[in-house]
Amino acid sequence: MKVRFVCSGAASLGIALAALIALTACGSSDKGTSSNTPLAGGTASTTGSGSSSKAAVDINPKTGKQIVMGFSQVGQESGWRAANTDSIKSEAEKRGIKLEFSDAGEKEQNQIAAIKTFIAEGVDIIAFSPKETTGWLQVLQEAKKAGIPVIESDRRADVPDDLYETFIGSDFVAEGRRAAEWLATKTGGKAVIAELTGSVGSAPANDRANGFRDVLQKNPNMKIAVSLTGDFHRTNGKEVMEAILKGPTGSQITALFAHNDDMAIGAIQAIKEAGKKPGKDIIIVSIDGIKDALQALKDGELNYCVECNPLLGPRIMDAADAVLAGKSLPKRTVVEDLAFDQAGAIKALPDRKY
Ligand code: GZL
Repeated sequence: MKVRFVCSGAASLGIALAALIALTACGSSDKGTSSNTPLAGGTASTTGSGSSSKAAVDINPKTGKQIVMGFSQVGQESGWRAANTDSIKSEAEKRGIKLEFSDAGEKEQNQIAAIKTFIAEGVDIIAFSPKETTGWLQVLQEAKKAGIPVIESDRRADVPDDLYETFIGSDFVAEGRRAAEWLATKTGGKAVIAELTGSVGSAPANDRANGFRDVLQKNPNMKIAVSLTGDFHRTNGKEVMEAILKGPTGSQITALFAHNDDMAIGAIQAIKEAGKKPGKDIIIVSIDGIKDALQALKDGELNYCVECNPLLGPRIMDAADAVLAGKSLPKRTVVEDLAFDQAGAIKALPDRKY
């Protein structure tokens, strides 16, 4: 069964709750805040500008000049995103690639505007993390017409293969399957599940849900009682879980599947405030692997976490060098993801960088 999330509020939880969830869960807070110069509603910054302090300068062999990359980032919605942004910026700086970085404040139209700006500026290469899978055809056709290669990072865009060089990121369907397989083992294949889904229309939300449901099809006693979006935000995760616990299925919930750690951590707070024990009364599995989640695992408030590796900077810059050197790349490079239980989290925490 394939799903695509259309933000429907929470009809099943009644009008009052639907209004609450519709307000909190479907809106996306505009996080276009940054000290950088605004760029078409988002924010922009330049790093790796080849300043004298940098020995390395990465040269485009076609022009003999420093490589200029335009990068459009989704926003600042989660701990995962912060680690992803840091990896991209620090790797560009290290390589001596001039990075025109745009933070879209979680608005796809800001990403499209930023890519148009990159095209007008004549950057050497464009990379981006598409907030949603659709809406990219026209702007990527413009990039192709301008002869500017494009790299898809983290999330995929549903466009023809000739409009991008390569996709670099995780296999979200596998992540969803892994979460469900662990939950099936942990619960003996019997659970009443609440699902906090990621941003509506995004590849991770769609694919994680599909992977999770693939496994549930083989476990008839594992039922999703309620599925609502928390838009990958911690605050939404708390508010939506509060509404779920107060709703008609709240007292039956024995497990929570959160599409990212930030929503899981918000939900843990809501579960505690409802007088229940997260990790015991409600078994919780989430995805990302940020430090706060490993801490929750150590504290016994989260039970399992499937990692989604955010450290894509080196691979993106390798791909940029290869593309500009005229090398062909595989259409899809899937990065390896780990997974953590409590023992694994205790071991990993001291050295966890993000
Ligand atoms: C996954 C990434 C998702 C993370 C969230 O690659 O796109 O977006 O799981 C983030 O934490 O907001």
